[in-house]
Amino acid sequence: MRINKLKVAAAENRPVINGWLAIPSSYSAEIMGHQGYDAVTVDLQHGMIDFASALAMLQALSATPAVPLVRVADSTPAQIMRVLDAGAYGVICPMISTPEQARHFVSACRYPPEGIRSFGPARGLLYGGADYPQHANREILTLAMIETREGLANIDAILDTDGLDGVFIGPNDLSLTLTGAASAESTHPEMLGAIEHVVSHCRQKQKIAGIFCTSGAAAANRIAQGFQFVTPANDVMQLGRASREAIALARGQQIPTTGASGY
Ligand code: 3PY
Ligand code: MG
Repeated sequence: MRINKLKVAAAENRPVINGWLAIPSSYSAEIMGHQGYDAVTVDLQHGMIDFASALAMLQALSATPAVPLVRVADSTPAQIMRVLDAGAYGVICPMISTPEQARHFVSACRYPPEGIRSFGPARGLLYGGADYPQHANREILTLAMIETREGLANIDAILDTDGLDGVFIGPNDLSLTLTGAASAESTHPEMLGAIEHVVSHCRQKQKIAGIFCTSGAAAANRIAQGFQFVTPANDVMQLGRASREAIALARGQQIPTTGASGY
């Protein structure tokens, strides 16, 4: 089976730079996959992407060096199994707040006897290779999103979940619940403490610490802080920003920091 380069990077303590797709387009996916990201995630939670688009996007990513990942909308096993059958080499699951939820999530990603994944590997075989069924449990990456107060409180027990590779902080949701305002780069003391708490527990337990960021510079700061898996903004943010910059430069104006997309 094709090895999962993200697991190798994690074992060697090399940071993973992960692109993020919210626009339903196989062409966008193909472009992003060729830009040098280690991984690219197709977002089925907040992106505008349905399963048919996700399938085409995973096919497009397969032709690039980036490892194809999916953020599912929730931990429904049928949905998790379907994106794995569609060729996702890892799943990011939102709103994991308890160790039971983490176990339920990981179990949906693993064939028996380790889990409850139903057999029908489909594109897993095409992307991963003929021996995918024998090795998928080892190669498929699982990241649980920490983005609730309860998830934060249960971080130790969540990280102890067998087969869970690590966690991925959703800073918008986490800051919304902790401070009352959604902000991916919040400097509220409670958020700073929460993020440090997650990173230090991941370090102790040798699990991947991941986080969504709003820019490359913010992602570099997170890597310096100890994160190994960073997303330097999504396609919508990058498209909006690049457009504003080009327009402002053409007009000889100052580049605005936010625009119509809210980013
Ligand atoms: C969050 O910041 O809450 C996220 O889910 C990032 O995608
Ligand atoms: Mg979130």
